[in-house]
Amino acid sequence: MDGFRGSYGLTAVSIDADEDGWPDIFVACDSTPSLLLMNNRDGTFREEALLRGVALSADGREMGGMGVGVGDYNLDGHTDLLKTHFMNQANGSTATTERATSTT
Ligand SMILES: [Ca+2]
Ligand SMILES: [Ca+2]
Repeated sequence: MDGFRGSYGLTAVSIDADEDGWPDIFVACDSTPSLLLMNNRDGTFREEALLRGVALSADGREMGGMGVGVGDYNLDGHTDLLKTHFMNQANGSTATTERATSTT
């Protein structure tokens, strides 16, 4: 994946971000935008983290992404991400599938 040189990925998780039944990949990155690799259903992926609102903080800054948890933390039936950050940065939870499906 040559297109991601310069990204500092620390944690990768599988998540069906657009709820199409095909696994996608979220990568928490340190000091660079996080990545969301959407499954093209043909063995390839396309990067859409910025488009789907999960690349940067709410105020548009790169964060020190460290770890990621996946689950339905608010029990609404949609999978969420919880991304932890480097010290002095707030941890972020994102209703990822809700954001991802709203852009399709
Ligand atoms: Ca998917
Ligand atoms: Ca949820």
